[in-house]
Amino acid sequence: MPNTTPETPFHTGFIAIIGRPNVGKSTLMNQLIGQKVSITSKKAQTTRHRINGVLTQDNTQYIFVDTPGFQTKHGGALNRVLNRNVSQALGEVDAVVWVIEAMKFTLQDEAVLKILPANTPVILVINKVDTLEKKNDLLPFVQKIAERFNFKHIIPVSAKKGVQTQVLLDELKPLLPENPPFFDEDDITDRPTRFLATEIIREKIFRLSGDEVPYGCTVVIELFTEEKNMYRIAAAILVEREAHKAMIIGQGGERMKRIASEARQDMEQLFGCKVFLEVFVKVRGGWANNEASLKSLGYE
Ligand SMILES: Nc1nc2c(ncn2[C@@H]2O[C@H](COP(=O)(O)OP(=O)(O)OP(=O)(O)O)[C@@H](O)[C@H]2O)c(=O)[nH]1
Ligand SMILES: [Mg+2]
Repeated sequence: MPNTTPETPFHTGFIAIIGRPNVGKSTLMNQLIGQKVSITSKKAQTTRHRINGVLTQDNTQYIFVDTPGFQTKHGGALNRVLNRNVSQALGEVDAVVWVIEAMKFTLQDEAVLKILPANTPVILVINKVDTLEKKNDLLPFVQKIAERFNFKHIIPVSAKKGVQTQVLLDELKPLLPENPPFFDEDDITDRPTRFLATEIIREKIFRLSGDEVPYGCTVVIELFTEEKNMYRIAAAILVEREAHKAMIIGQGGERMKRIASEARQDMEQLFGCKVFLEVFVKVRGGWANNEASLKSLGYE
């Protein structure tokens, strides 16, 4: 437990990271806590569950809530549930970090601007500044958005490269209330190992398969046992159609092998032990459009 003296009280608080899909919210959270607990990919809507990432630094415990990208493009039960998650997160936190992309402000960003809370401090983070061709372009871009809301701070960062992320932590610190730590100093997430295992597999599917499959797939753990210094895990990938199953398996099972092997390596790194992993694919039609089915898969 970190030292707490009357002169240096401990601060602990919740910070929601929000923004439209693909701006780099999960990359930012991973960078801030120094571990990959939230999956990331080039595809929009990678994050589907709220994930808490914990960082304890200098008498402060930051509990980041990574949220699914807020989006208005598609209806459907899954998106309703995802947006509900974001709105809920906003009501329960001490500070909000709104992430946008440098030089790219879309209608989906407008939609997020409209749901920013009036009574909670909001920090605007302008991400991906490493992609800027001309640094001078940034100022007029930032000024326009700064006029639209009373931001506590505006911080340009590169989540990927870790540029200015410590500045963000420093600005967040005074916004967190005096509280004892809620988690152990070396905890990095409140999510159980089995959940992290499904997320890691989902990341590999997102990264290794075509555009059509990922949105219609989810992962469930069928077996999870702890043996001496080893986890034995069997996981099923649920897809909506036979054609998706074929796409995930790939020619001669090649893609499936890569998904399983890269997932196993990430799990061993995150869990710090050996992992024996088996992955199967099953067809289960229409899960993404049925609220009852979503509930049974852990989407609340
Ligand atoms: N160049 C650059 N790319 C970045 C940066 N941060 C994130 N990315 C990339 O942007 C893509 C999306 O990143 P994610 O962290 O998955 O984005 P997200 O906002 O969590 O997306 P959803 O979960 O789908 O809402 C990935 O390909 C990241 O590698 C950055 O600072 N610079
Ligand atoms: Mg994400």
